[in-house]
Amino acid sequence: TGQHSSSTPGGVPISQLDVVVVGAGFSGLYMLYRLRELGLSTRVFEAGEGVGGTWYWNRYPGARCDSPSVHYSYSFSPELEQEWEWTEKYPTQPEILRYLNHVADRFDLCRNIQFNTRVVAASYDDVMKRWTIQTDRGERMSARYLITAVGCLSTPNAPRFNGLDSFKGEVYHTGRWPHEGVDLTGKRIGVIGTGSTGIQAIPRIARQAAHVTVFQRTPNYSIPARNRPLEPEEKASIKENYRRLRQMDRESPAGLSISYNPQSALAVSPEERQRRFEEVWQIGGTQMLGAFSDIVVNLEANTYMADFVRAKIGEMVHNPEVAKKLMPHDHPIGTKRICIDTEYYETYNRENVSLVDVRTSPIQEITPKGLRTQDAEYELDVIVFATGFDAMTGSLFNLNIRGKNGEALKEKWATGPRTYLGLMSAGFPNLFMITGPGSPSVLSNMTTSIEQHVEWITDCIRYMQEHHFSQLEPKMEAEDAWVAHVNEVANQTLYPLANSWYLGANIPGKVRIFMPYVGGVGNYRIKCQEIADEGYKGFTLS
Ligand code: N01
Repeated sequence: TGQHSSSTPGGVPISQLDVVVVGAGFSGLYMLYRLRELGLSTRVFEAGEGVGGTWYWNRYPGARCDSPSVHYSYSFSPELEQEWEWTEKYPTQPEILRYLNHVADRFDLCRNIQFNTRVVAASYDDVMKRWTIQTDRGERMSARYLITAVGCLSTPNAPRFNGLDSFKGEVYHTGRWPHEGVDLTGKRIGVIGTGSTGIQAIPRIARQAAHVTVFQRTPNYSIPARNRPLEPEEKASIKENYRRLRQMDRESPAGLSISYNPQSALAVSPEERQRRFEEVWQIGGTQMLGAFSDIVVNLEANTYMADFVRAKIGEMVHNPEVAKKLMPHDHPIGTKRICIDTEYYETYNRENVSLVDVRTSPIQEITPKGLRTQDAEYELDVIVFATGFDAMTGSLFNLNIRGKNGEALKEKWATGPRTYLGLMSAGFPNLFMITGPGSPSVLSNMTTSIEQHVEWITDCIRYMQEHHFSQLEPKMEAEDAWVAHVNEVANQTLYPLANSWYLGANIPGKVRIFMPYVGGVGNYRIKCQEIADEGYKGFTLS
């Protein structure tokens, strides 16, 4: 099927495509690769000037992935695996961006990507069974399928503090960091936010700045990354074992084949528990939560680990008052995304770093000279917003998607996202969402989950072509059952106890509902496959 143009009744030319994909990050690039294999005419729209998505935008100092490089990469091409050299255990943002550019070049992907273009609206025509997609350049496309590859954390959340516009210095959001970098040398920097981003950025900013004031509302648990260069023998062994490694990733609970201890933290002696915690602490990284089987499901087990980490914070931070402020106390460990750091807590031992608790003394306004809390004014040259994202639904809503009968996705999801398998939503035929809400996505190694979604969607479209179907839509009862299941498994864990972005709790006014699927990547993959094997059970094909 080729690409051609037709006209609307008003005479405006419309490009006719098989598929429109939104976003050219990890998901969009691989989706395009597979769609081209199917011989479908595809255009990818990307708001950035280049490929990379998350790794294109998040250029803040210290930006690095929390999943190991050899897992956080594509598995679909053994040649690509063999030729690419990862240099460190945890890859930096520049290294991942180089990798994605390499992938785009190697597979000649850019010829189907239109950069510097945002999709601003998409609506489904029930009669034609096609999507009409509009961009911010005034273009209109018609496509059989619309696939969102917009990521889960891509719409920045920047709180509108009073007086923000009056500030005479510079303001940056970490998720929109200038490409040319920012010279922080000798400046007084204020950082708002202590999530994964703030925790990565603060130690790096502190090394350059005259002074850093960290405005912390909620302390977070952070585990040392223990990043290091990959040794030549290690790289060789990984390259030899990639197939097995990837298979283990696919079958694992979190898309990452790390060791999980099947034992309960309550089944061992206090000494043994401590020994095990110490062991995983020394290994570092997200693996900490796999120390025992019940850390995120049993509050007692969880509290043992939380106490262990609080004690570590007490050891690392010299000033006991500062240490106490840094100790998380309002949520179980792991129920907000666990943070991974390099010298985060130690940074508070520096003379040029101070910590302000904006829970007890809230931010009142930004002033021309800096930031005023209830108790004091802080003079600043630069304010860094490390304040996160309107996660999971923000970027989807920004596309202004309207399905059958003009129903807006945003309205349909007013009480929380509703999907079948996190892939599709009733009333929105032929719309696929890669790592959509209701799929494991952010609770997993993203690349494992992305590949699984892309491959499922590819198989589904191939099936439709082979069987001459033009429309696919989930049945309402299948969607209801999936939404209930997503909630049910979340409620068996401690996750709902935290005010996390998983629940939308970071955005004032956003509905509180647990959005990702916590049932595990391996199990989820089997469910998706079974549904496909049963002729797309729960979907209506026509
Ligand atoms: O965002 P966050 P993030 N006043 O939402 C604070 C992924 N990621 O960009 O907790 C004052 O976690 C907010 O305070 P509180 C990863 O999945 C991955 O850090 O709401 N403070 C919090 O401290 C991660 O979870 C990697 O009380 C305000 C912070 O800002 C996700 O992205 C690296 C405020 C926001 O934390 C998001 O992480 C980085 C206000 N009005 C990110 N509003 C890697 O893999 C918000 N805050 C390495």
